Amino acid sequence: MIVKRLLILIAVLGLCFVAVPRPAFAAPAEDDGADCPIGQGTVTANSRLPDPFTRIDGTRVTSRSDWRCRRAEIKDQAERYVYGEKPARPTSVTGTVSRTGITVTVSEGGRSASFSAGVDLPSGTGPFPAVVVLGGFGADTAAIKAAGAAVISYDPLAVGREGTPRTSKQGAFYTLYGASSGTGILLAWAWGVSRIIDVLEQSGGTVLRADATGVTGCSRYGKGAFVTGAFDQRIALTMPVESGSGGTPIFRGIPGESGAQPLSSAYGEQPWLGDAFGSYTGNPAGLPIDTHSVVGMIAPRGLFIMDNPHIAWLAARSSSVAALGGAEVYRALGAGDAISYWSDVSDGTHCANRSEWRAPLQQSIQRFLGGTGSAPAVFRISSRAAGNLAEWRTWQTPTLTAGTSSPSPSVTPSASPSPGAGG
Ligand code: MCU
Repeated sequence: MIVKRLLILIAVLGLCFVAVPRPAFAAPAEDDGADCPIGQGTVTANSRLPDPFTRIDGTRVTSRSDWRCRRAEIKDQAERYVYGEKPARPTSVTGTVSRTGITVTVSEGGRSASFSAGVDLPSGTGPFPAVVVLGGFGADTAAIKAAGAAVISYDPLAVGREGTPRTSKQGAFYTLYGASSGTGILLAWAWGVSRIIDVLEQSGGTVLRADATGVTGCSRYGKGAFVTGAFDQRIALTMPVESGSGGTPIFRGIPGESGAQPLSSAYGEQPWLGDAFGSYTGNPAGLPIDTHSVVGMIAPRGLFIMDNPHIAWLAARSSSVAALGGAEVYRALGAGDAISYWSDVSDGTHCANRSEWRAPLQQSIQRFLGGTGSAPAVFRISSRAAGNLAEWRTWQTPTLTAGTSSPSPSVTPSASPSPGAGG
């Protein structure tokens, strides 16, 4: 009798696990590799894409579990050379979550700032997964809601303004970290989304789940969505749309892609990228990383990159190379199906609402935020803007062992190398 009851209990518990699927693609921490040592080395100019699998000290990763700390090195270099520093969660983050909106108040070192976001729930009973939409355009919010996720409407400009000189940046981020912070506004926007997720976590998840967050945005907000997903491992699904120069396209490809927004323009038009990137607008070969490695920072979490090949300015060809290169990281981690790419679209309008993307977008939401169905796992690269990864790499993708880490690299812990160092 007791055995029978026990069996029933086990069966019921088992069913619970089946019935309430958890997204397997998000980490519980914003920066899962915060404890990782960062290697020492010098940067050698490289006109091709640096090998994402080679550590700064020159050793190569051999197991999937090695990726965690290799990713931390890439993150460190991405901050130092490209985007600027993303500070850890400030001392105090408080706020509220309701069925219509989210408020966030952040304070650190005696400074404090607030911002808010709108919430639009789908039909049904919650708690719901949510997609943070950066900016007010270019995201198919009806499709997001129909796939069962809430839309969080986030105005990035409240956290990092546009139209300011680099020496007097404005918005909630800079209120806390100073108007002359070298961090570009893309990473300030990303920091704001991370603080929204902090508030979701504190809310107890009654309206919105904190462990099922996606992010999207188009154009400059596609740049922001890409960076946001790369720098917060709690984000289960990243969906940048037509992000252009400063977003997904490989920096090294842009000078040779006819009509693409030059790096100097992406650096100068707005303080999107970090101040340090100013030294590389004419010399992307000097960067120790490129955006294929930033794609790798998102792996193995869900990623769906959408591009428009009809407008040369948007550098879709270089973006396809980033996707193909980053997909090698996904493949090595055994998560090849978690990345999708689609630039084969008919309407040339920038940030148009496109029927082609509806199904893969919804599938991505259902898989990575809802835990049901399967990922679109599609690469539909338009022949108008098809990059060739083979032209951009000399390295091959390792077969990583599934288990334990290889001997840890010889490293000098933290404090990290001075600018100019790196692998
Ligand atoms: C693709 O994103 C930008 C682009 O980098 C800018 O040069 C252009 O002015 O605006 C695009 C955008 O955000 O359009 C809405």
